Amino acid sequence: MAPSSPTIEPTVRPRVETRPKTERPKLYKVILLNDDYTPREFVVRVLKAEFRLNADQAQRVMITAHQRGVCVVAVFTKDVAETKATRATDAGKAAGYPLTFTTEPEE
Ligand code: TYC
Repeated sequence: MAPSSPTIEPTVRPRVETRPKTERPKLYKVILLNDDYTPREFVVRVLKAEFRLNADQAQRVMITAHQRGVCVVAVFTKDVAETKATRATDAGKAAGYPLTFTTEPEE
């Protein structure tokens, strides 16, 4: 009897999925801007109240903005970053200070 020819199995490789199944939302930085009028203690109080920073973190962020002009406070989804920046800026405005928080997308 003649030897049977080898069976040729088609190789079907599953396409490698490189895209993550759950897309991570783009994150936004909340940035504190220095000014010449808002008292340091007031800045610290707003950082604690709105961003839940502890006394040490709030003091460091305030001093960094005071010395360098700006400081990243924290990173959130777009909605949360914008809401917190607005609330924190409004807290300064309500007390008569020009305290300003802005947002910026992360690279
Ligand atoms: N520069 C302010 C002062 O000397 C204090 C201050 C710090 C204000 C940080 C804003 O983001 C700020 N009273």
